[in-house]
Amino acid sequence: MGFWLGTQTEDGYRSPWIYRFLKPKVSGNEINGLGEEQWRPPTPILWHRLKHIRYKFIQLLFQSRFRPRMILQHRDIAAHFLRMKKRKKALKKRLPNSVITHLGDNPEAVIKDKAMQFGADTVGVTRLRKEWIFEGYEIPAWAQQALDEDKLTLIVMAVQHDKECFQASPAWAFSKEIANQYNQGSDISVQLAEWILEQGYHAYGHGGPEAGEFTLTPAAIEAGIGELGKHGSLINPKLGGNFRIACVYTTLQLEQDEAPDFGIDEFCLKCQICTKACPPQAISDGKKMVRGTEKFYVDFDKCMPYMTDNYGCGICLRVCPWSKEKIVEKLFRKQQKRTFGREFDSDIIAIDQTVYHEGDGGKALFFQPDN
Ligand code: B12
Ligand code: SF4
Ligand code: SF4
Repeated sequence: MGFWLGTQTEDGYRSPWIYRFLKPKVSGNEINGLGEEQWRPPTPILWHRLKHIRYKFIQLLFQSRFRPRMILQHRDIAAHFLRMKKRKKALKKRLPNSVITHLGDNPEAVIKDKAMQFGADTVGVTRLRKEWIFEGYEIPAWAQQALDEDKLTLIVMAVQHDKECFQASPAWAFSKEIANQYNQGSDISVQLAEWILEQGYHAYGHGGPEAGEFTLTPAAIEAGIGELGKHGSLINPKLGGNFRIACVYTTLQLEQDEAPDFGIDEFCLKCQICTKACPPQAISDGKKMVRGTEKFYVDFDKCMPYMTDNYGCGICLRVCPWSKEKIVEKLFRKQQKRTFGREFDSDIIAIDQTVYHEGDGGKALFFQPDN
């Protein structure tokens, strides 16, 4: 103990010697711009090609533990991952069909239905913004042109982890499920991009585990997928925090969704469940200034050693009340009462049936009680 694995202390988690030895001098929080008042683009920190990051030896340390176990115990997931890598590479080179198919009066609904058919659990639409792109990254020329004209549509999709595995975190069962859902997210995004290419529009699909060209969290917020919780991940009205994100960017023009507001900000400021449950005490209680934006922030230098020693982690997501199925509906009702002065029974039904399953163009009725 202490050399290869860290130790839990009263005031957090002491990283092991190997982590401290391999870590660069610069702190992860500094790379992320904690305390910086001025806006600047996000700097790649982890899950990128090694040439892009300073935490390369930490990434290698994590992978040197994770990958052999994955290959030995879950050959199918490892093989799926390699297949997805190949398909994403091929997708980057594909050109759209020369004949354009018009998708009718409500192309948003068509696309959302398609994404759900391919296996997404929820879908939203926004436009990709320059400020989300990681420093040093370039997107394909067709996408850059659309981005310059503010016409690069971004379809964001969420895929849920198996509930039992999710409840086991931090355990190998959940780590394995994360890899599984990264594969699912990639699969869905590649299928959707391929389908859009066949309709005559440029498209590219991305799912993890690689970070990709831009930070997904603000994009998913704008696409209406969820609100940022104090635990640094998104909370969705139906899935809580139990999901991963994948996306497709395309020249197909779609109406944008709106960033949701179901009171998470206010709720999190009063709740401390994840703050107290996080073993390395990485979740700060209030908001922090990060590259010119005040937001909930997770301390990279505390979270990462714990994650490395445990093949990943997700305690913060698991303990969050919004991730607990039985109480989530109650929480919504409470929030509705607080925000709108009354409850809306029909809107709860809308969450389950219309917004997420019937592909009505993604209008979140829950957030529009006057409809
Ligand atoms: C690198 C990375 C990590 C790193 C570093 C994160 C960090 N904050 O330093 C580590 C390994 C520590 C990590 C941990 C986790 N991660 Co992570 N991570 C990523 C990854 C690949 C890139 C994000 C990044 O570079 N962050 C570093 C910089 C940009 O951080 P930042 O400026 O503080 O911004 C963060 C947030 O504040 C927010 N954000 C950024 N800009 C803005 C702007 C506004 C206005 C707002 C409100 C928020 C916001 O997004 C960033 C998320 O890290 C993304 C996928 C992607 N492409 O985005 C997944 C991702 C964010 N991670 C995810 C998850 C689930 C986790 C974990 C729970 C582990 C797990 N079980 O999978 C923990 C939670 C701890 C945490 N939230 O940090 C999911 C979140 C899904 C969700 N429900 O929201 C993502 C989207 C992966 C995915 N494809 O699903 N992660
Ligand atoms: S993933 Fe684990 S270590 Fe990181 S913030 Fe969440 S609970 Fe803490
Ligand atoms: S556990 Fe509480 S504070 Fe943490 S994200 Fe969930 S609601 Fe917010």
